[in-house]
Amino acid sequence: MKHSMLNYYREKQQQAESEKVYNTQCPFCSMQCKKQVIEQTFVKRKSYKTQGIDNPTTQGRLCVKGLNAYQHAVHKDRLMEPLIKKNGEFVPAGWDEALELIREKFSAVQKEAGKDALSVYGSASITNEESYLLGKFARAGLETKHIDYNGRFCMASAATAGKAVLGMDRGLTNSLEEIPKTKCLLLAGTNIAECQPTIMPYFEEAKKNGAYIIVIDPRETETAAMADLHLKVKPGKDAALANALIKVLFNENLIDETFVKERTKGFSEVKEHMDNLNLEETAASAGVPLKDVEKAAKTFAKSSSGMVFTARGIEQQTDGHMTVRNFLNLVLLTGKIGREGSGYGAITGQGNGQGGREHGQKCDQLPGYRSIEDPESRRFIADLWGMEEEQLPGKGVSAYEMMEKMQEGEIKGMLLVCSNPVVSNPNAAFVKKAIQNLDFFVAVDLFISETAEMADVILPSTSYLEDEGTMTNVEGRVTLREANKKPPGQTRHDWKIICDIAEVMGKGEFFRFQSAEDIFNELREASRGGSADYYGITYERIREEQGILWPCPDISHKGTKRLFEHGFAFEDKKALLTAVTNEAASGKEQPSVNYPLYLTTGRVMSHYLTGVQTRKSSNLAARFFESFMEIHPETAEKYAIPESELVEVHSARGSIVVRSKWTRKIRKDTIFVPFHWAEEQNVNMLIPKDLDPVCGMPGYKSSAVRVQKYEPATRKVE
Ligand SMILES: Nc1nc2c(c(=O)[nH]1)N[C@H]1C(S)=C(S)[C@@H](COP(=O)(O)OP(=O)(O)OC[C@H]3O[C@@H](n4cnc5c(=O)[nH]c(N)nc54)[C@H](O)[C@@H]3O)O[C@H]1N2
Ligand SMILES: Nc1nc2c(c(=O)[nH]1)N[C@H]1C(S)=C(S)[C@@H](COP(=O)(O)OP(=O)(O)OC[C@H]3O[C@@H](n4cnc5c(=O)[nH]c(N)nc54)[C@H](O)[C@@H]3O)O[C@H]1N2
Ligand code: SF4
Ligand SMILES: [Mo]
Repeated sequence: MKHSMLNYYREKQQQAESEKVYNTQCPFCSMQCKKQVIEQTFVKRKSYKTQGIDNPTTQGRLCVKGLNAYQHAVHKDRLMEPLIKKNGEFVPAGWDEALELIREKFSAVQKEAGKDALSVYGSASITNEESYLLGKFARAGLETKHIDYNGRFCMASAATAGKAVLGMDRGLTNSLEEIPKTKCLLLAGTNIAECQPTIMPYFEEAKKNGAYIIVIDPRETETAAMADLHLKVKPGKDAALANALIKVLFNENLIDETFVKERTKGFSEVKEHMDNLNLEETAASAGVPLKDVEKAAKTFAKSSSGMVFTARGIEQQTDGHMTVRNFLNLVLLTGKIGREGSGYGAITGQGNGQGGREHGQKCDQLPGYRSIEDPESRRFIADLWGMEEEQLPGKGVSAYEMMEKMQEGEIKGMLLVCSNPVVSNPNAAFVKKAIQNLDFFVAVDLFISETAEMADVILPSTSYLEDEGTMTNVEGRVTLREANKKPPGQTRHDWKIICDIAEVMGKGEFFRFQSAEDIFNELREASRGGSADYYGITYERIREEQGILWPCPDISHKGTKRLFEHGFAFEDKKALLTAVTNEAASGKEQPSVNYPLYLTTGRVMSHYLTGVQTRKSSNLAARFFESFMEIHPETAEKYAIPESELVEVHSARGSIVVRSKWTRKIRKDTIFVPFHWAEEQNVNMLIPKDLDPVCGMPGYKSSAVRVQKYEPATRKVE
């Protein structure tokens, strides 16, 4: 550095009036990288820098999003006070006025249409304490059965499959430190290189140690770039692909018979199904060359250890539940689970993707992963909350089905916390109308998102720099996000807002909490004895031990790094094998004359979900400032799609306008559009409403579309 520059920086440093250090965790993905944001003030101007903090999961690494996440948190558009819509305009209001209006309107809705006319929509980006409290608020505060959350669109198929096959659902059955020790890694529909970038060194280390890596994805992603073998599957055909892999195991005598006999049930059903399965046809229907299928199956089965990882590519399908089960069949039939270097992982997505699905935000669930339909669980929770079991509402419906009930007028009010459903739900145009149909809608957010824009009241929440609480990361490790920045303006923590609404609704007695830790201590009790048992975890222990992997049933318990070493979470300790048909994919929308291409959707490294936060970060937005469509050059030529121009993508639901991006890395029958943009670029305008019958997951990853040049003059907006 030149001398004059050095002097300049030294002078600047001396001018620093103050420096504040905020310890926290990145607000974005499930890695929950620990970091420090350092705020320096020079003559009234603040500047920020970010650095990683060492921890067992990410060792101090950060990706580009984590490095820039302070930008949205200190953005000028952050909401600083409650807003009430008056004559179509948002007007600042005090908390008392906003809360009083909520009391009046929520009470009126319930008086007129019954308790279940109010709904709560939560998120897996909030802390465990807040997820727990939101579930309690719906059941004990509003006494409504209608609560669900954005994780429905994220983890629901892996969660229900894990529960059905293994008896419990913790994303990873082994801790990350085992990955470098495994000999074969099969990654199905996961793009870790862009979506959990700081996990990559575990996989790179495995590769260095000689592991063989197989990636299943219709695109050659950055993740596929590290693979030894890439199976470029047809969108939505993963159940068939898994069948083809399993058929090879049978043909080649590669079934681990001892494991199957001792540790599983249901084998004869799978065997019979395989006897009747045609390998060539099945591989062809999945769009993968037979020799690659054989190579993958043989290598995985013959390796002394192996792990299968799945993510949204195979899970966000209307047969996602059965598809995940078929990949679990593969794990079980080869005996690759419950020992060092062998196991399964559904890579969680949001910061609290794991914890957010355990403590009662789901329509059918009570804390500790208890079922709301199980009489004993109901009694346990009702006792703890100090209410009668009969007062506890029953099971509600999944997130998108709540939207349908809003459209039908059965649900008339909603409290939305930390989600942007008009951009993230399928069939987005319908969802917008459904929300417009509400009598009264309250959104809690950091910003006026596309959904909050439609609210009657917006309550300003604190961000990850200000709000302390626990987050359960990708490993199932319960971490403590410290947060010591003073809440700006009139913002309040999500948990405090929930307590405040409960208070005005006359239910304050259930919600007398002074801190996040207070809530956590009740959550510990509520999860005690449940499948996701947090009882032995305390703030003090998390601080000392740098996080604890659940289940942790008592204070002297170390936590559980590896699951299922001796048995699965059923009474008979046996995992469940099930026959999955290739047509698990039937009923799914397929390309047709009018809509000849598959559409699949997903993410880019520098943006996060609906983009409300990352689009506000100049450093991140600059990397991708608009949406795009990946298309193979040969397909582009066939449909007269020029490179890097605006194009229309049409489905039976509607159309969007995005920029074309030619790439040979995608299948010729498929286009890819990310979902980080709204309005004209909201790809969810194209996605059908069909849901997986078991778990309520939409088919974000395969639908049918047509593409054409953008013709502003003639474009018809459906
Ligand atoms: N940068 C970034 N990181 C994120 C997020 C983000 O928005 N941005 N979101 C977080 C969240 S909430 C989640 S859930 C995770 C998601 O993490 P991932 O599931 O890894 O992300 P996606 O990009 O949605 O999908 C993964 C891959 O599936 C592939 N795919 C599409 N269709 C199919 C198919 O039919 N079969 C197969 N086998 N593969 C298919 C896509 O091409 C894509 O490469 O990421 C988390 N991390
Ligand atoms: N086409 C397509 N659609 C998808 C997917 C896909 O792969 N393809 N993926 C799905 C998946 S996996 C997911 S997880 C969903 C996610 O979809 P959404 O739930 O809509 O996710 P976000 O964009 O994160 O919305 C979060 C909102 O909460 C606000 N917020 C951030 N932090 C806080 C906080 O601490 N408190 C409060 N109160 N608000 C906060 C943000 O400003 C933002 O407005 O999208 C799903 N939709
Ligand atoms: S986005 Fe994920 S990987 Fe990147 S810094 Fe944040 S938590 Fe870590
Ligand atoms: Mo997600």
